[in-house]
Formats: sequence, C-alpha cells, structure tokens
Amino acid sequence: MSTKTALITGASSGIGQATAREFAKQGINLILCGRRQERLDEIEKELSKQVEVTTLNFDVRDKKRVKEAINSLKKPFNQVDILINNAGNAHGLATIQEGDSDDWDAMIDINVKGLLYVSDAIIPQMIARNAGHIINIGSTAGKEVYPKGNVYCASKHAVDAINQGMRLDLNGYNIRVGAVNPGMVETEFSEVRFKGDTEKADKVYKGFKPLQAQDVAEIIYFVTSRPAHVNIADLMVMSVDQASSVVVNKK
Ligand code: NDP
Ligand code: 8X3
Repeated sequence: MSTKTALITGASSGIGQATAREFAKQGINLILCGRRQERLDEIEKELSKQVEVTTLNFDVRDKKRVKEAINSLKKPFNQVDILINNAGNAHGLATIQEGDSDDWDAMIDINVKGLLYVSDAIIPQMIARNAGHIINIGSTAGKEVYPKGNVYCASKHAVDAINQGMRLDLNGYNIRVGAVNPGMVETEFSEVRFKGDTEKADKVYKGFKPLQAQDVAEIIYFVTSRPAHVNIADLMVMSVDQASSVVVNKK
C-alpha cells in the first residue's frame, strides 16, 4: 500500500493534534496547519520520527495566504490524499440580543469561509487525480441548536450543508466526502469560547466523562481506513453521558 499524505487544519491543538498523532502512528505523512508556529514545530519534531512532516502557517480567514501556502507545498507534500477540515472554534456563548458581532464574524469567517478556502485550494488536485478524501469536522451543534449557541450552531449547520453539497458536486470524481460530528470534547475549545477564562471552561467538562480528542482521532482514522469504495458520509459521536446538546448526565 502506498504512503498517504494528510493535510490537517487546526493541528496545533485538540482534535487536530490528536488526529496528527493517530495518523503518524498509522504511517500517514502529515501537513500540519495552524497559526501557532511554535506548537506546530513541537509536533513536527515529535512526529517526524515516525513519518514525513511539514507545517503550514496560515489563518484560514486569509484566502490569499491559504492558497499561497498550499500551492507552495513541494514533493512529497504536494499530493494531498486526505484533507481534514478541522480548524474552528466557538467564540462566545450569548443570546442573539447580547451577542458580539465580532464573535459572529470570527465564527462565520473561520468555521465556514475558512473551510471553503482550504477546500478550494485542495479540491482541484483531487479532481485532477480522480482520488481523495475530505473529512469535514462538524458538530452536534450542526444537527441541533442550543440556547446561546445561535451563530456557532449556524456555522456548524453550514458545515453540514457544505459537506452534503461537496459530496453531491464531487460525485463522479472518486473523492470521498464525509463529516465527523462530535458532541462535547475536552480540548481548548471552551477556553477559546470563554476567551481564556479557564474556570468557566473547566466547568463545561465537570461532572461527567466527556469525549477526549483521542476518541475522535481514532474515529477519523477509522473513517479514512475503510476500503476505497466505502464513504462514511455523516457520523455523529457523543459521550455516553450526553444525549443531546442540552441533556448531559452531570453528577
Ligand atoms: P481547539 O481549540 O483545541 O483547536 C482548534 C484548532 O483550530 C487549533 O489548532 C487552532 O489553531 C485552529 N484554528 C482556530 N482558528 C483558526 C484560524 N483562524 N486559522 C487557522 N486555524 C485556526 O478545539 P477543538 O480541537 O475542540 O476543535 C476542532 C474542531 O472540532 C472545530 O472545528 C470545532 O468546532 C470542532 N468541534 C469541537 C467540539 C468540542 O467540544 N471540543 C465538538 C464538536 C466539534 P491555531 O490557534 O494555532 O491557529
Ligand atoms: C462543540 C460542541 O456542544 O460545545 O461543537 O457546541 S458544543
């Protein structure tokens, strides 16, 4: 079996970082993307003992930079077999009447437009090769809306729609397209949502056992490792203690 290369956005933390580690374990070469270069350098150092690794530093909101960075990739990284569209976050948790429009911009620009810019830079090479696999990281927030989740939920509903649209439009090009939609995962997600308020962030995952980034990473690898004709189109995963965005069995 030939060695595959994966490009992972948001590889500096959480689900993206765990996926990078899982892929390295499975012998998949890596293009690690993010804005925090020191973190990317550390992961590159660790994982380059196992596979070929390079890093790309860009903000997914910067359309021009995204294209430049991806187009600058040289062999063996210029053929992306697997794209993990993972970069994203929630910014704020507020009612629509109290929400901050800068937070709305961040969520729409990163979670939705950023995912499109990265995909746009990669899809042409997948079409040309008649091969590829795109995994969009959605969320349970893309399947239902919870109080104060308004715009974050809208951004993840958009990811759900884009995932479906991509699969329709890329049908016939032998490109697998699917979404992995986790419930609550203990990462830096809530720290970002609450703008560095770690006390508030920690509370989110207290009193029950939430998913860990590694749980999701293993699922992402499972999705990529099915036989070539099998496309897992849409997968949702939650902790056993979570039944919906608002029903969580906390002790
Ligand atoms: P983390 O905060 O731990 O990781 C987010 C990653 O996204 C970081 O690597 C960050 O890198 C990157 N990122 C954020 N903004 C940008 C940007 N503007 N440009 C480039 N990269 C960016 O959170 P998670 O690992 O939990 O989140 C990963 C994905 O999983 C997100 O799409 C999130 O919505 C989704 N998700 C998370 C869940 C959870 O409960 N944790 C549940 C369901 C889905 P850097 O800051 O270095 O740029
Ligand atoms: C992250 C899951 O429920 O915190 O997408 O919005 S949740």
